[in-house]
Amino acid sequence: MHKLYLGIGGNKGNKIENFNKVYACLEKYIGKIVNRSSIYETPPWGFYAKENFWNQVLLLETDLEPSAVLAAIGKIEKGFERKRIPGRYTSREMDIDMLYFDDLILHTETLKIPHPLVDKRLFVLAPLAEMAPEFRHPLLNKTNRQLLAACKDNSAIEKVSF
Ligand code: PH2
Ligand code: MG
Ligand code: MG
Repeated sequence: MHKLYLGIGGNKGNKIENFNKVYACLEKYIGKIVNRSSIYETPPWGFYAKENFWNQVLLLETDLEPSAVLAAIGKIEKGFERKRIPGRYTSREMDIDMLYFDDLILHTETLKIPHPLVDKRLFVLAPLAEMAPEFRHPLLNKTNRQLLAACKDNSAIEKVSF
């Protein structure tokens, strides 16, 4: 059984519905969600958009290998009418990114684990450090707590309260 950390986020459509839908899809196609961070409202990082994102980190247990997880993620994202424009960030209903997969380090054309921007983005690090402060980034050899303390992203993010 592998431990898989996913970052999920979206800034279009009905966010509550989209988040509930993605939980169900992830459990159907990838594995059991065993932990989830708070949901954070976050300004668009790296591009301009009117609508803020919701972002969250999930921990799943899965029997799938990384390439199969990637294929499942592609299938799930397609179910959200997501339109990709190559080479730049755009608003989207749902994006699912693999952050960590056990202690694996993988660098292929199509898949990089850990996610290459884990330590750069507050919308990932804040929920990650909330959920797994002592988990160690296998390449940078720093815990999520240490990465958060050193992160230079000063975006104004806020926990969503229901
Ligand atoms: N995802 C991006 C680019 N920018 N900004 C926020 N706040 N949240 C995201 O999930 C996000 C982003 C590319 O995947
Ligand atoms: Mg992303
Ligand atoms: Mg993505």
